[in-house]
Amino acid sequence: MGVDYKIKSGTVTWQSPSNIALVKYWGKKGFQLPANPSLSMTLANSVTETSVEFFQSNTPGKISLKFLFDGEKNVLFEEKIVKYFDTVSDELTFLKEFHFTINSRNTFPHSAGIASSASAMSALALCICSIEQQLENGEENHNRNFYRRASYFARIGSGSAARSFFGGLASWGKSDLIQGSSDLFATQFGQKINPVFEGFRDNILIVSKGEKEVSSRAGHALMNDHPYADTRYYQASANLKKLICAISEGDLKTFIEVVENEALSLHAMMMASNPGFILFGANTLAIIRKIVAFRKQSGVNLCFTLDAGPNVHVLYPKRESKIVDQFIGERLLMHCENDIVIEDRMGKGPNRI
Ligand code: 2P0
Repeated sequence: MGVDYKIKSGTVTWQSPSNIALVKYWGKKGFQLPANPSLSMTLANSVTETSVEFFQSNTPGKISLKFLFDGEKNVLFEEKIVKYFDTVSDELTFLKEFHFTINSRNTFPHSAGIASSASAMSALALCICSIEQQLENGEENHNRNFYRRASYFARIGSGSAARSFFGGLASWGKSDLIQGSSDLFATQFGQKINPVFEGFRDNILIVSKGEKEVSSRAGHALMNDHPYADTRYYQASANLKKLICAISEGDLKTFIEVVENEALSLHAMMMASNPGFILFGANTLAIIRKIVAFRKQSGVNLCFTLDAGPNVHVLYPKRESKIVDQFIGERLLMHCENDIVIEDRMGKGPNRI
């Protein structure tokens, strides 16, 4: 006999942002659990909007869904989502009893070529958790447990996505330094944030829109049997400690030191993997060198960080945005593909539409 759901059909829509890791998650253990705790800044403008239309299926027992990106059917993503739904359907049994039509789009320029798994997976997980609540209770309640549950399911799809649910800063991964922290889901960073970090800027310089040479999943796997793995995990925890202190005290010098060290260490891990990967290019290096030289010469508090690719995130306090924006326009833009810069900043988290 089928489950008696409160409703039989409906549509939910969420907008959810990407995030940029300040302390990087690189390496996994167990089932999609992080080898070290990470800390990220939630973004405001790099957002995925996902709508999920659902109705009770006449042929329950299997995943049935259609996926459209920018209004067009996308078979590759569809297959990934079918697999993902299948993985989580033991805990979310309704996924095999309804048909779903998923419409997704990114608000950041499509031409930038950065497909953000963090914004995409967090938006999808929020939709699933909203539907779960509607089916069970006939209404939604976006309390703390709701976001934790969404973070838990997003994590299973993509680790970095677990951190996209909370305004300001979020951490993921068990750490003695962070009360209530867990490997299973992320939580909002609850410790003191100095006002200098309010509205903190992240201008993303698109150096290359091309496909990444190695998927994140394969990249993480390279940390298994990596000769420097244990040292790296120790370093990440030590950096987390320094960063928490710097964020509370408004110590930008230490903040810059830690954030750049994390970015370079992430890429150093990839270079020292077997096989090794160099995921940045000449333009990435040129931008980094110019940022460091400009900081030394001007005393302006800007720094860089990187994801597992060539694009450069330039981070700086809101109060210094005029001079940094000018510097980016005059000295860094020339290294970007098609002059693409995504202007972003610390954001407030997801929105139910
Ligand atoms: C991070 N990155 O902390 C690190 C730093 C990129 C560099 O997590 O396999 O897409 O889906 O869990 O989250 C990118 O990897 O990997 C990532 P999966 P994910 O943001």
